[in-house]
Amino acid sequence: MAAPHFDLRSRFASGEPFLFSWMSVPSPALAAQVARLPLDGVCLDMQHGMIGFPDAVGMIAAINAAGRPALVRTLWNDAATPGQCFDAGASCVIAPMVNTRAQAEALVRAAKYPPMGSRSWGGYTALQASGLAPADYLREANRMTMVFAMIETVEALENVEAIAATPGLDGLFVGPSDLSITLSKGAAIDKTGKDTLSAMTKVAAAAGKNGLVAGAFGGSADVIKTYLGLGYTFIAAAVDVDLMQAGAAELRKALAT
Ligand code: 3PY
Ligand code: MG
Repeated sequence: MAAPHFDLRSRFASGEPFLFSWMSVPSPALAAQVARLPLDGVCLDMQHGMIGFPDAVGMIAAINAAGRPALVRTLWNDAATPGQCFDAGASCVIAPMVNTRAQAEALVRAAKYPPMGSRSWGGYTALQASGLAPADYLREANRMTMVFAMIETVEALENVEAIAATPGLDGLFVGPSDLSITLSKGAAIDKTGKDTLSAMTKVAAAAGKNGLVAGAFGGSADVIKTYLGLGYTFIAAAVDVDLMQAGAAELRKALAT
């Protein structure tokens, strides 16, 4: 039987929030456990986590085997990594620091097969997991894989309408820490500050106008609820190491009473 095919696009079309875990630790064994948490998917952080591509390969396989879609936040907006991650079985790629329309177009070129982009052929794992014949995979791949541009600087905010209108782009993903740092000229990280939320309202509107999914990094219940209230439906809910720390703190608290 073919491995599960994660139809994220239809899932997003339902409008139901998609809340996912975020991993920084390079471990397929841990990825298999995290994939079984009561969340909708697992994102591997290759930018600030300790996860390199050889680690990601085993982690993506473990996540998919556990019945969840694998997402990857890449190290940078480079031309090679999106295709490489999709070849390994990832369903979604999120590229950091996409600040201009030209950078968004480069991201789509890296992530999509022609005519939308120039992804190179060779999806060994993805092809086998899809259970499709090569010609069918080629036809379906641009629909089956999704690509998000991170909006996390003042420059990106100024260009957000043009970025959102990039043909082939599937979603915008706000990095609220970097966004608030650049909005405050380095003075603060404020994920729910007035300026951050007003910027995020503008990003959500640009996404909505162009039929894109609006996503953001949440990280805690209060932040997630705030972003849901702004219309965001694709939210990183919790980081692996934070979940462990919170579990231990909860245990300590329970033992103290
Ligand atoms: C940010 O908030 O800047 C992010 O990139 C989320 O990890
Ligand atoms: Mg960031």
